Amino acid sequence: ATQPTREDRFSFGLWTVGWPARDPFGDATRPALDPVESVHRLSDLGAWGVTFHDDDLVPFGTGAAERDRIIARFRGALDETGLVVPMMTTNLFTHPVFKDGAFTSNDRGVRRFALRKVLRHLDLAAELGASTYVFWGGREGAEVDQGKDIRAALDRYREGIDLLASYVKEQGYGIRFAIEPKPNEPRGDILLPTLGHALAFIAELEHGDIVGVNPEVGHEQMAGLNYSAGIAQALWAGKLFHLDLNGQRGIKYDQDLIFGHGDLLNAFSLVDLLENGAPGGGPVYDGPRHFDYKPLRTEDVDGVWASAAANMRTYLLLRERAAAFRADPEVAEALAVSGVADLGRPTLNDGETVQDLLADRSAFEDYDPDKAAERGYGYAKLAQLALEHVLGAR
Ligand code: GLT
Ligand code: MN
Ligand code: MN
Ligand code: MN
Repeated sequence: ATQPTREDRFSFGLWTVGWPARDPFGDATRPALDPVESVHRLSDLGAWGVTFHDDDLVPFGTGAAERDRIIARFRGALDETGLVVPMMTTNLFTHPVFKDGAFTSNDRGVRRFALRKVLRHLDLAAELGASTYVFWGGREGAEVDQGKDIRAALDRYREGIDLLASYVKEQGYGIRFAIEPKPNEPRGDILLPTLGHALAFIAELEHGDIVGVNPEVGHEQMAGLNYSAGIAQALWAGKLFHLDLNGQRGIKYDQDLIFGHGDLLNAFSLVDLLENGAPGGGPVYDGPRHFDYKPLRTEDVDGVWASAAANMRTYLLLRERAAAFRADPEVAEALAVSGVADLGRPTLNDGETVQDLLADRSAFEDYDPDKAAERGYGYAKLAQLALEHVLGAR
C-alpha cells in the first residue's frame, strides 16, 4: 500500500515539479517543464490532482487567443489522464507591479489590478471544477514599520477577500477560499503570518463562512510552531479547507523540502491526525493531500520525478506506521495511563452549574492537590512508542 493510487488524493502544484531552481543567488539549473508533460508524469506516478497559479499555465501578459489555446491544450491533458484540478490560485507576487503587495499595496491601482487578476482566474477555476481557491499573500507585508499602516492593510485585505467571496457566491461557484499563512519571505514581515493570525482574520470577514486556511508545514515551522498542533486547531475550528505538505528544518529560510524530510516525528503525528483523527476522536481531514515542495536545486529532471514520488511514498509509509501505532495494544494502554481520552469528558457534569461547583467540597476544600500532583502522566513512554513505530521497530 505504498504505491500511490487516485484514492489517496495526492496533488501537486505545477510550480513545484516545474520549478527550474532559480534562487536569489543563482540561475536556473533545470529547463522549464511543459505543464502538459507535468500532468502526464504526475498521473503516471499515481497522483490524483494538479494545482496551479494563473501564470504557471498562461505566462503573464499572454493575449486572449493564445490564452484560450494554452488552456484547451491543458484540458486535453487532464481529459487524457483523468487528473483533476482540486485547487487553483493566483500569482500576486512575481511581477514587479506587486512589489508592495497586491490587495494591500499602498497603490490603489495595483489593488484594483490584483482583484481583476483573481476574478479572471476564479472564472477558470469554476470551469475546471476546482473546489478550493488559495490565497498566499507573499507580498502582502512590509520591511519598514512606518511604511505600512497595518490597520488599513487589514481593512483592504478584508475588502478584497470579501469582494471575491461575494462574487463566488453570486456566480454560484462551488468554491471555498483557503488563506495560506507565512511569517516572512519574500517580505520582511508578511500579514497573516501564522495559522492563528489567519483564523482571527477570517472571523472578521463578512463572508468568512466560505473562507478557511491552507497551512503549509514549513511556514508554521519557520515561525517555530508545531504544525500538527496547529492543524488540530484548524480542524477544531472547521477551517481546514486545504493544506500544503512539505519539510522544513527549523527556523530559517523557506526550505520546501520533501514531505517528511524535516521534522519526521511531527510529520508522523500529522498523518496520524489527518488519517485517524485525534486519539480521543474528532474529525479527520478528507481534502486533498497536496504537496508544495521544491525539488532540490541540485537535481536533474530525473531527480525531480524521484522527489515527487518520494513525497507520496513518505506519506503512505507514515500512514501505515500510524495505523500500526493505533492498533498496538501497548499504545492503547499507554494512552489510557496518560488519560488522553479522559480529556474528552466535560469538566462539569451534565446540567451542573457554577453554584453546584462552588458547593462541591470535593473539588476544592477537600481536594488534595499534593496527592493529585503525585500522578505521572507517562508521556515519555508514549513518545517512545510513537518513535519506535516510526522507525519500524514495532
Ligand atoms: C509560492 C509559495 C507557496 C504557495 C504558493 C501558492 S506559491 O510558491 O511559496 O507556499 O503555496 O501561491
Ligand atoms: Mn514554503
Ligand atoms: Mn513555497
Ligand atoms: Mn505553500
